[in-house]
Order: sequence, then structure tokens, then C-alpha cells
Amino acid sequence: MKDKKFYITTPIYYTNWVPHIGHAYSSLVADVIARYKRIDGFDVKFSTWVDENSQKALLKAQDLWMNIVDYLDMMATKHQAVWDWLNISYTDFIRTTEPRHHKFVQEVIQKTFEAWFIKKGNYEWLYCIGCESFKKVEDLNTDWLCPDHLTKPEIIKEENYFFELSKFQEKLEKFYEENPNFTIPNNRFNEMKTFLKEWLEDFSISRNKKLFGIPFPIDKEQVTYVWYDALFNYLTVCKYPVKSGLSISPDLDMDFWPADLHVVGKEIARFHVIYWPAMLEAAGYEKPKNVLVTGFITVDWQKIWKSLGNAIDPVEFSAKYSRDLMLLYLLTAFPIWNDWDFSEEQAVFMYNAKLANNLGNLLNRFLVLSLKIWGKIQWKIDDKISYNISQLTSWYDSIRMNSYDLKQTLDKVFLFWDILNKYLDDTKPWNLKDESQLEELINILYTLWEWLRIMAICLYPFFYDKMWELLNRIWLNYWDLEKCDLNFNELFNKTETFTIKEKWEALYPRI
Ligand code: ME8
Repeated sequence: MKDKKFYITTPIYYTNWVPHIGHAYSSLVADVIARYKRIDGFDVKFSTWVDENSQKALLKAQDLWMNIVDYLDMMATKHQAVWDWLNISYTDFIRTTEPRHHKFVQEVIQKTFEAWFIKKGNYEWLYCIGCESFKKVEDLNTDWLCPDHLTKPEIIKEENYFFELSKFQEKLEKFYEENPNFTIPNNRFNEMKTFLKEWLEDFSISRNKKLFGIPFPIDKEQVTYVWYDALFNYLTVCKYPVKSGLSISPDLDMDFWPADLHVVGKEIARFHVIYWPAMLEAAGYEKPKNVLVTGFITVDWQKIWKSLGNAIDPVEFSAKYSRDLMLLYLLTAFPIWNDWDFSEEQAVFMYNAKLANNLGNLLNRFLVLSLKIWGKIQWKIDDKISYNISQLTSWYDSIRMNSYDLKQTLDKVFLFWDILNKYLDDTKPWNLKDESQLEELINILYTLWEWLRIMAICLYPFFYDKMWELLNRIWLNYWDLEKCDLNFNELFNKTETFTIKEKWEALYPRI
């Protein structure tokens, strides 16, 4: 068991749809970070799956004339198939209809009630089923519709239970002050701080109608509001992790709490940055360390909608091209704090430029040279370039990956290819044909291979499959970087002997 622990989550996704490219974006971001942490010697817990107690799933099941339980089973399987196809390296899966989640949510509500943070009140509000959230008149567009779903919100008038969020205004302000990087990136944190300044109202956490959901423990006539149950999924998997079958083993993974990172989209930042820390404090749990907020992907500048037929299927897209192409595009075309309009053309262009041409050409250039010399290359790194290597490694590890800046990390690693290409152009190893120049030639080649080794390690969390192949082809026995005991620094500083025996097919064929 490793002592360094890291717990990362994706949002749990609604099951009125199968995941589209936007959902895949969040899960891929979380996957890269999880793999990075594993290589760096952390014991990683990575949780994901589905948010099931929603009205919209119920309506969808009714539309299909299906029993809700059968419908949810079918959709949970479909969601899992997507994440398995994309090789998302989750360790924990949660469905919010599972008995362990019901049990835990009821426990925390009881605890929160006993701590005097839940009160009864009259609820008179507008509710958008698409958002599964209440709305104010000023949130609606000029036709009185929800601007995101273009539907008329329901008017709900009933007596139910409220979470007293207003008691947390000052506590949250203080928490943000003490944790200036709680929400990444900064623009999203600033939005949340502005929101916090304006108003914090108590919000309803139960519904009077007998809807589908978790029975509210202090009043059995009511069910729990879906968001109040959903957020606690992150804790359920620590409190009652399913390690074998469906047995409920209390507290087994509580040493992973508080979560290190929640990856969420901007539309649910408010739930994670404002409500969630308050809900945790009220129930007596520590707050998460960071929330990473991603921007939104549109297609033809429209929100992605099943009914518009503009949803890009991540399985189809990655089958047509590759997971690496999709990931490269989603993580480098735009910064995480931006929204972006999806473009297949641009994705292919970036792949060809960065992976097929840049990496591919470089590899070919010195593969041919190395084969000409001999099989084994062991020498020392050229001083002219060793500084650049150490600059890359220290920068990679301590600065970018640890602040979850995936775009900058990739951009920077790709930038180092240019340095390497320039090194080749400057040293012109192909001109070193004389016997007396052999030592110099070997030295240059060794430097190049060592550099490639480092780059492959840096890129492994992103493109683990191809980078594993690359390391394998130069006969390095890094058969499972995510399970080996070395951390990044040790891997970077390892001295290796390279064996180059045969010409390979292109690692990334041009499209
Ligand atoms: O909100 N662009 O689930 P959800 C980028 N169940 N990311 C997108 C996206 C897009 N167009 N569309 C979706 C819910 N996402 C709740 C979450 S968590 C306790 C409960 C991603 O199925 C993004 O991460 O609507 C967004 O926050 C999430 O999927 C919403 O998925």
C-alpha cells in the first residue's frame, strides 16, 4: 500500500442520455490526472458513473414505456461501456440508486438535521427539470423559458425542508480566503466569489410529491432533492466502497477523504464551489482540496442537444480516428477556462501536425541513423542539451502537472521537439561518417534517445498506449509505469541503455 493518496472524481452523469463529447472531455481530463498521479507514486482512487434519482430519467423511461429500474440498469450499462471503451482508469463506480448510497445520504441528512442546519419551510419556486434546479424569474429569458433548455419551468408550491445555506456566507468567504486555489481556473473562482457576495439563500432539499428518489429520513412523505443526494456520491464511495461484491464495508476508504480534486463543468461549478463545502461542513466532514472547472464545448455554436442531432459520440469519433487524436484535440485546442466550438477538421489537423509529423518525423530521422550504427547505444548526454532536459523535467513535474494545467504541459512538451529538431540540424549526425567521428555520433544518438525517453514519460499520462509502445521499442522494460515503484523524478533520472534493433511502423500514421 502506498502512503501517498490521491482521490479524484468526475461529475456523476445523468442517464437520460448516453455520454457525448462534452462528458468525455471531463472524464478524459480526470483520467490524465489520475494516470499522472499513479506514475508519481500515489495510490489513486478515481470515482465516476451515474446520477440516477433525477426526474428527467423518470420522464425518459416513461417516454419509452419502460419500467424505471430496467431503464436505469440499461443506461448504467451503456455509460459504463463508453468509459471502458475510452479506457478511463476509474477505480470506483457509483450508481445513486445503490443501497449503500441511500444509506449514506440518509445518515448525513439526519446528522445535518441534528446539527440544526435543516428547517421546514414553504417552497414556492420555479423548477427546471432539464437543469434539475430551481430558477428565479431573472434567470429566465424574455419568453419566460429556461435559457439553457428552452422549456417552461414548473411552478412548485409546497411545504418541504430547507438547507440553511445562509448560515455559511461568512464561513465560505473565510474558506476561500484561506484557500486561494480552491477553484481552478481563476476566472471561474472569481465568478463564484461574485455570486457569493450577492446572496446566499437557503435552498429546498426535499420534495413533497412522491417522486423517484431517496426517501427523506426525517419525513418519510418526502424524497431528497436530487442534487443534495448526488453531491454526497463522492463521500459514499469512501464511506462504503464496494471492494468486493456489494458488501457494505464502512469507512474502508475514508483515508482518501477529503477529495483532492473534483473535475466539473462550469454549469455545475456553483453546486461544487458554494453548496458542497457548506453541506460538508454542516454534516461534519472536511471540504475537498480543489475543484477544477472546465469550459463548455458547442457544436456549430449550439449547445449539444440530442434533439438537435448535434451530439458528437466519443465512441464513434475515437473509433473513426483514435483516442489520442480526440484527447490531443480536447486538451490542447483551447484552454480549460474557455468554451470551444468543436471542429473535426481542426482535430485532424492538430493530430497530423503534432503527432504524425512532429513526433513521427523526428523518430524516423534518428531511427534510421541508429540502425546504421549498431544495436546498443550507451554513452553520455551531450552537455549542450542536458540543461534543456533538466529544465523540461523540473518544469513538467513541479509546475504544470501539479497545477492541473494540461494544455500548457502538452504545449511545452511539444515545444521541446523544436529544440530537439534544431539540435539535430545543428549537429548534423548524418554527416559524421568517418571512423574517427564514431564516438561523437554515438554521443548524439544517445542524447536523442534519452531525450525521447523523457518525453515518452512526460506524455505517458496522456497517450499511455503509444508511449508504452515507444518505450518498448527502445527496449526499456517500463511495462507498467502506473504500477512501478518509481516516481517521476526517479524515472527521469534513471540511466538507461537503449537497444535499437529494427525499423518500426510509424507510431502515429498520418491521416
Ligand atoms: O450535471 N461541454 O450531469 P450531466 C463540456 N448529474 N462539458 C460538458 C458538456 C459540454 N457540452 N456537457 C456535459 C450533471 N459536460 C449532474 C452532475 S455531480 C454530483 C452531478 C460535462 O450529465 C461537464 O463536466 O448534465 C458537466 O458538468 C457534466 O458533464 C454534466 O453532466
